[in-house]
Amino acid sequence: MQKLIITAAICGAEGTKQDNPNLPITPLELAREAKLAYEAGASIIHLHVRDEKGEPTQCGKTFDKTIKLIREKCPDVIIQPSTGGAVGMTKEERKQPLDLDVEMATLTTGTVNFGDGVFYNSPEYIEYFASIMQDNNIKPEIEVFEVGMINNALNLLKRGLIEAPLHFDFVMGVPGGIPGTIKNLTLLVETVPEGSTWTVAGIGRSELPLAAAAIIMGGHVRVGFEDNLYYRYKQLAKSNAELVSRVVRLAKELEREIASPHEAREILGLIKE
Ligand code: KMH
Ligand code: ZN
Repeated sequence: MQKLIITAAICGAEGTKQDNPNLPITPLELAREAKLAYEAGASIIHLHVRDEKGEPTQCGKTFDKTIKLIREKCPDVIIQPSTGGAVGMTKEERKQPLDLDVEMATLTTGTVNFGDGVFYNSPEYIEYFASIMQDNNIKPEIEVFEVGMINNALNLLKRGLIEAPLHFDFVMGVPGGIPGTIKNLTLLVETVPEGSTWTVAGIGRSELPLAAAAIIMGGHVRVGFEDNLYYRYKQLAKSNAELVSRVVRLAKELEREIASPHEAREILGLIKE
């Protein structure tokens, strides 16, 4: 099996300090949290940023500042900004981090209910983000909230808007999206084309069992405050690093080695000649 790539989704757009006071919000807090997660074993930082009020923003300047601070503290970590942002943002708002010097970014290939809201990704939106990523040489991580989104990605592949090998992130357990069960994970894994890589982001209580399943099945794992604010039932996580460290321990027990950022780049085809 490939070495295990761990992604730390350190902040997200939805959680608040009221939900968990350890949630990083400012550029400096995000950079410190990224460093701890990296030292614990994460090779990718999936990044959202917030404004001065702690609200989600896709402001290019805030991303730029945060990315620079993260690179000062852990120069080789892979930084993967979100193009999803928060529910209700326009495509122009959401694309801002794609103007920066980044290797990867997320690309959601379909619309899905998202709690009480709608995470809007029309064909026009999807094509818009995919084209910019292609022009700027940014590898998309295809965010899959429902099984049909895999087919939408294959459509983009056929039309030359994204390139194989594809890399997917199965986001499972969002209220409105595919439930976070092992049966559904198996379906998603069987549906992606051979030669693809995949990771799983289990939301809330499905984070831990899906991480364990992915380690065994040869996939990769995403954990962090974006997906889950708790370490266990009724116990808030102290840091993203605490969640990453648990995945590292599980992987060791299950005889899966952890990928360094360089090894993650090799696995994901990010190293260009
Ligand atoms: N915050 C969600 C509405 C992504 O990062 O690309 C979208 C999201 C996906 O988090
Ligand atoms: Zn995200």
